[in-house]
Amino acid sequence: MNNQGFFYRDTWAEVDLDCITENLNVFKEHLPQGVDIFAVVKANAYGHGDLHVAKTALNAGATYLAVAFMDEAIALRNKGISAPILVLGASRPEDAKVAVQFNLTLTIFQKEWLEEARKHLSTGEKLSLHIKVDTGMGRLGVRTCEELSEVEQLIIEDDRFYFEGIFTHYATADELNNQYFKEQYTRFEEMIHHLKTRPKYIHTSNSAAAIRFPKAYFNAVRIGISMYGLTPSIEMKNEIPFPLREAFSMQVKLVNVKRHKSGDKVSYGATYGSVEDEWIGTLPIGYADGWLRKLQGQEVLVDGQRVPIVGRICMDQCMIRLPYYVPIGTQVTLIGRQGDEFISINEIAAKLDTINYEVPCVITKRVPRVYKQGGKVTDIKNDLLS
Ligand code: PMH
Repeated sequence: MNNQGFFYRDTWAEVDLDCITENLNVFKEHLPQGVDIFAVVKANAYGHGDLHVAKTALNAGATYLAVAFMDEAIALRNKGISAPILVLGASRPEDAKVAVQFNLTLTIFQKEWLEEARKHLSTGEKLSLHIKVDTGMGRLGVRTCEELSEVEQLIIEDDRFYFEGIFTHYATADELNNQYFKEQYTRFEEMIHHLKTRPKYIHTSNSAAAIRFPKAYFNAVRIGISMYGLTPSIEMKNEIPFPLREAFSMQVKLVNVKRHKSGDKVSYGATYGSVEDEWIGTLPIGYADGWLRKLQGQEVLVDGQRVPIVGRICMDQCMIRLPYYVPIGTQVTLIGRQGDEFISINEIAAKLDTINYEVPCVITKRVPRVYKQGGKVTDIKNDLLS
């Protein structure tokens, strides 16, 4: 399969689905039997592509998918995914019926929500629910045992609700200091102790907790960032007991190469001037693709060598300084490997003063995703043309 006909600008993100499979396989070996994996595929699978990642994760043994809101879950259903999907964020009670129609599991944490949702459900319909407990993240969740009991009671007394799960989310599982994690874990244990019934799923761990804290497994873990081959935090870099492989890389091809004379300027603001005669290449990617202006000065790979982005990054293009003449059409790697050189998502995140999660998430829909399996391109998704 080649790119022709799928996109008309040589800028693409490559997603190696074998990495997703391998990352989940090493995770499965790390987890004891009986602990289910919920694959977190919200935000278009952290920018990697929800459908392809969902299918790959399910094939690799994940039993549940998790997204942030109903639209993301419905999008997966519309693309043919029938596996269970948990909506982690808040949904409207008025949409309870739609959730049933699409067989979605919703997160709830307010008794008023249940009272309202009841009005929108008919007899015979069954809405699967997970209760969210706020043990210290301060985002969503019941905060007291009384609230939890009220919510549980409303669920179990109504046939239209199915109490399938309960969960919480840790704020600091990726930090080496475990104090706050321990407080949240203890609070969760206390809270679930008050339940009248035991739901099928009890889950608290994101990637960081699932790597570091076996006692927090309960019977399912929610794996996001590490499935994509990224470390949950820089602090945790040396704490990961198995190899992870980055699935996401970014590629472009040179669209222009020209000789600049000493003093010739590059890009808006004319902030870069050649100090000697040099070769300048133009790349067809810019901040509207998520290749943000702050990446000025970042290195990219050409011919297996690191070369810098010079001048300001424009909306659709940016320029690099080449070590010698390189022909138009040469592939340039912005994230990923060329020979012995590797530009990691962590390197880009450091340049952007942010976390690795954000990097693939902000690569916009203008950038087609090219999927690889077994070293071959198996599918190409260009949202602009589909
Ligand atoms: N569970 C919940 C409720 C989440 O919000 C997330 C990630 C995960 C699991 C997966 O975490 P992991 O990717 O660290 O494995 N949520 C977010 C977030 O809201 N901002 O950054 C990551």
